[in-house]
Amino acid sequence: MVSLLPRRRRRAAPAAAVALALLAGACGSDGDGDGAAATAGPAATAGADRAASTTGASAATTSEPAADAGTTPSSTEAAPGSVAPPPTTTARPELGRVRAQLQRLAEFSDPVAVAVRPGDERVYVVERGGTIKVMSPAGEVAERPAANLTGRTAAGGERGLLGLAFSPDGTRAYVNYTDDDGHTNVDELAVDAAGNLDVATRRRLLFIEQPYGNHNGGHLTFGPDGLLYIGTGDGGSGGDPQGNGQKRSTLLGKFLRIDPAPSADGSAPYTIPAGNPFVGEAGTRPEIWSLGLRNPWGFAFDPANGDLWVADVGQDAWEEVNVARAAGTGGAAGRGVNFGWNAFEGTHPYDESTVAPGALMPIHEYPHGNGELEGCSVTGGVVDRGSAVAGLSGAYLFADYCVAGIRAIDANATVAAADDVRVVVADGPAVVGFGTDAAGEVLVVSINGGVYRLTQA
Ligand SMILES: [Ca+2]
Ligand SMILES: [Ca+2]
Repeated sequence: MVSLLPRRRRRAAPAAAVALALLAGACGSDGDGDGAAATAGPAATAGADRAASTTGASAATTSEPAADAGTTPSSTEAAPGSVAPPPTTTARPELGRVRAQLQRLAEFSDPVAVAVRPGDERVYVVERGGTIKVMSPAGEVAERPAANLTGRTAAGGERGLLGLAFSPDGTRAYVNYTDDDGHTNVDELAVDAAGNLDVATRRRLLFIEQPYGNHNGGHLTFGPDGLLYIGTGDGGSGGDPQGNGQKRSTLLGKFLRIDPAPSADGSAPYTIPAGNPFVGEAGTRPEIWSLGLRNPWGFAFDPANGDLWVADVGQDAWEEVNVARAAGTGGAAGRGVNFGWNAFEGTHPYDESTVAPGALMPIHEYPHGNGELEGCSVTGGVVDRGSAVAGLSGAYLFADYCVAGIRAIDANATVAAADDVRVVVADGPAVVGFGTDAAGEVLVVSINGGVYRLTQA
């Protein structure tokens, strides 16, 4: 009979200590984060656009068709000498036979993300405080950080060094962090032959003024088209009071797509790809790739087919996982897609004064609560295309910050209801990030300090 009892409710340990540390504002209880957050002042909306436009908008008139490989998703391959890419099978997972566990590789200080550099077998670990450390596949951490940006960020809660991505040739790194004033910066750093990031070469690409302390997004990645995708939150507070998610004149609440190369006429630090969906539209930022996001926390392209997966943290009731399919888009997954916020929270109407025409509904949503399929703040993951765990290849993995465990759904599903979710690791630490190593196997990051590999149990 025991097996028929409801499964024990598990909370990520030690949730009490950390639950408010990182995602206080990302969780539904936005009031928590907003008090402190409001120091930046809500009056910065217009300023955000102006400030950003000083670095980017002038690029609107430039284009570089050659760089816009949106219709040729496989055009950018890793640099010569790089490790082999993950196998591109699209086989369906067999979630019923998955037996997985988290293998701890090493400990860090407030790690929030991991990245790999093409041609390098090591894993780069982002510490929120501003350091980037390098770990061997076996979990040995180099004593010397690959970069130290602690002087550029005042970290805490949803602020700090939040994201790292490497150019497809491995020679440049892109970091996303909030500065001492809480504003978002995306900078480029050169990478030397030893794989260290040269802070002296720092070049600012984007500056986005943040009206509130929370919902800073912070992740970024190169897509299969070789272009840089940046996730931004709606700016913060709760409920998107500025309507940024649906507002096309702001970079907040969006996916952005840029070519980090300076614009052809030298007037802007990056280039607007010609294939961006809103290029040339009045009142619309040309950097926008997708809109309607609240706080995208973890997004990834499926290496097998280019699908864009994104978890968007909910407000008070629903957490959501979305997938923008590449099929039928010429490889341009997410192009012009409206993810719905703040007209919708999950599939549920939220602000009925707002419309989000044609909004893409999540493939999966779950309610706030303490059950094993509930939570408070979704952490987006990756589609497993590795081979470390039998039956798992072809599954999308995700987690929730407040409820322990790693969850999986079939990446081929059209809609995933609660019955379609398999908890593949039932206990563990508070998960804030996922990634894949150079061999394509899944990594898991806990704000508690651990970076783990998902392995066969
Ligand atoms: Ca913010
Ligand atoms: Ca949504």
